[in-house]
Amino acid sequence: MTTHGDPATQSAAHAVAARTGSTDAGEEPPATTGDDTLPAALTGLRAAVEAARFPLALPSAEPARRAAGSLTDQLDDYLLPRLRRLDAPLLVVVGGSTGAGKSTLVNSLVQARVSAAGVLRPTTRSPVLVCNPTDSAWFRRGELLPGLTRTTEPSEDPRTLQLVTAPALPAGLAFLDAPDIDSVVDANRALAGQLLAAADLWLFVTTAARYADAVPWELLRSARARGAVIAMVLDRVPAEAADEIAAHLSEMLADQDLGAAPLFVLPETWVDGQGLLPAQVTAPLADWFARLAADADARAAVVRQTLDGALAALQPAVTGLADAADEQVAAADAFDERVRAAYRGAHRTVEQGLSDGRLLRGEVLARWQEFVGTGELFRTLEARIGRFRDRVVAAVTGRPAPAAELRTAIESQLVTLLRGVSSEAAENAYTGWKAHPAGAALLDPDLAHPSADLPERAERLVRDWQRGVLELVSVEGGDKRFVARTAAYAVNATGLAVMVAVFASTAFIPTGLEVATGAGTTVAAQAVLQAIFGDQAVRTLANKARTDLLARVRTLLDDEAARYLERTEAARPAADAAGSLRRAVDQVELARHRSGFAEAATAARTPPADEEGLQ
Ligand SMILES: Nc1nc2c(ncn2[C@@H]2O[C@H](COP(=O)(O)OP(=O)(O)OP(=O)(O)O)[C@@H](O)[C@H]2O)c(=O)[nH]1
Ligand SMILES: [Mg+2]
Repeated sequence: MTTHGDPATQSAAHAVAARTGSTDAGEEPPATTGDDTLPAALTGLRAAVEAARFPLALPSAEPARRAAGSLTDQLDDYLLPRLRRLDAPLLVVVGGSTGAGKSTLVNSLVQARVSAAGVLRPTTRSPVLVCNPTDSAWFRRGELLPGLTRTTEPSEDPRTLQLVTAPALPAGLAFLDAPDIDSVVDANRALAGQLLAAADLWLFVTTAARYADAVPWELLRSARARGAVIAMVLDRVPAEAADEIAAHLSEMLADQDLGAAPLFVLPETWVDGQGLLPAQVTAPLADWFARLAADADARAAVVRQTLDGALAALQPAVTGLADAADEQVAAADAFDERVRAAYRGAHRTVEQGLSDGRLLRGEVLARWQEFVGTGELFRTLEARIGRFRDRVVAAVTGRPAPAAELRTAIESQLVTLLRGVSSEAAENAYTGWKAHPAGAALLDPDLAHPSADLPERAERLVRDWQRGVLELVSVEGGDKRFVARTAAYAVNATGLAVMVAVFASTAFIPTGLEVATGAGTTVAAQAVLQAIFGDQAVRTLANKARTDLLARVRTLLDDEAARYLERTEAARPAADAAGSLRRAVDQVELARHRSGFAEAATAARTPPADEEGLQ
C-alpha cells in the first residue's frame, strides 16, 4: 500500500481528538447536548420545512422541493437521532462510483464477506451496515435512518437496511456499504445521497480510472460545505502510476479545499478466494480505523464536527427554501394581479359605456323614441316638465308594447356589453398566464372564455337590476311629484326613463347633439330627453341606479375572475411559509450556539497550526 501524505498523521479524527483536550481514551463522551433546546428547535424546523410547498412551476420550485425532501430526510435520518445519542457508534458511510471496490473494501476491513461484491454493475442496491455485535442494538432500534426497514438477509430493495455483525470490527465504529453515487439506477443515486447525509464520516472510494469524474466531486464539495469529516480512498492504482495519480488527486483535493482529508492510496492487487483484499494492502486504512475505534474522544470529535457542520449548513439551505417560498408568493401575486387587471379593465369599459352615451344608440335609442312617441304628441310638447310628464304617462298608458320593447332593448344592449367585456377579460387573463410556464401550468382551455353560464347570468343580472330600478322608483320616487300618480305604468315609465338616463351620460344631461347624432333622432325626442334629464329627481334616481348596476357588474366580473384566482389560491404556498422557515432556522442557530456545540466543533475544526500531528 502506498499512502499519500501519511494519512495516519493527517487524520481528521486525530486532529479533532487532539483539540477536545481529553487524553483519556476510555472516557465516554457526553450522551447528549445536555438540554433539549436544539432538538426542539430542529423539530420546529422540520415542521416548517414539511409545511413549505412549492406548487408553482418556477425554476426554483423543483430544486426547492428536492432540497426540502433532503432536509427532512437528514433531520430524521441523522440530525435528530444523532443529537439524542451523541455516544452512539460512529457511522462510516462508504460511498463512491460503481465498481470502485467499496463492497470489497468493507468486506476486507471487517474480515468477512458481509456485502456482496460482484462484476455486475451496479452490485450493491440496498445498503449493508456492518458493526460489532455489541453495537447492533443501536442500529437495530431504527432511530438512525428510520425510513429503512431493518433486515438480516441480503436484499435488493433500496428501502431496506441489511444489518450484519462482524466481531473483527471493533465496537464504536460501523461501516455502511452504500450503493454507487453515480448510478444509472436513479434509486441508487438518491439513496446514496441520503445515506451520505446520515454519515458521521464519509469514506469516499474512487479508482485510478474514475477519480476525475464530475459526480463524486459535486458530492465532495457539498460534503465539504457541510463540514462533514471525509477520508478518501484511491483504489486499484497501478503501481507504476501510483505517485503521479496520487499527486494529481491530492492537488484536486487541495483545489477543492479538501486538502485536510486523509488520502489512502491502495495499489491494484488480487482478491483472495473470499473476495477479500490482502491484509497488507488494507493495513494503513485498517489501522487508522482501529485507532479511531479505540479513541472515544476522537470519535466524539468526528461526530461533533460532522454534526455541527450539518447543523450550520441548515441556515443557508433553509434560507434558500424561504427565498423559493417568497418567489412562489410573488409569482402567485403577479398572476392574481394579471387577472385582477384584466377584470378591472372590463369593469372600466362598462363604466365608460355608461358614461359616454355609447349605449344610447341603435336599438335602445330607436325603442326610446318609439316609447316616448313620435309625431303629434311631441310636436305639441312644451319644455315644461309638468306637461311633459303627463304626456309620457299618457303615452305609456296607451302604448304598453313600446315599453316592453324598450326594456328588452336595454337588456340586450347591456347583456351584449357584459358578454363582450367578459370575453375580452378572460382572453387577457389567459394570455397573461400563458406567457409564463408556471401560469400556463395552471390553465385549462375553458378559462380562455367566459364561464359557460355567463350569458344566462348576465341576463339575470340585467333583469334583476331593472327590477331594482323599478323598486327604487316606487320607493324613492313614491311621493315625489315626478310620479305623482302611483299607478304601475307611471313607475314603469319613470323606471325606463331612469334606465335611459343611466345610459346617457355622466352629467345626465346629454346634449341633443350627442344623442341625436348616431340615430337621427327627432327634435322632439331630444326635447323629451332634455326635459327628463333636467329633472333633479331623475338625476338622483339615475345615479343610484347606475351605482347599483356597476355593483352588480362588479360581482359578476369578480365571479368570473374567481375562476382564475381560485387556481392561484390552491397553488399558493401556506401563508408566511417563508417567514416560519426563517424563524425556525434562526431558532436552530440560536440553540446551536447556546448549546456550546458550535464553539466546540469550530475549535475542533481549526486546530492551532503548531500542534503535533495536525495540519
Ligand atoms: N483485482 C481486483 N479486483 C477488485 C479489487 N477491488 C474490487 N475488485 C473487484 O471489482 C469488482 C467490483 O467490486 P465491488 O466491491 O463489488 O465494487 P463496488 O464499489 O461495491 O460496486 P457497486 O456495488 O456496484 O457500487 C468485483 O468483482 C471485485 O472483486 C481490487 O483491488 N483488485
Ligand atoms: Mg458494492
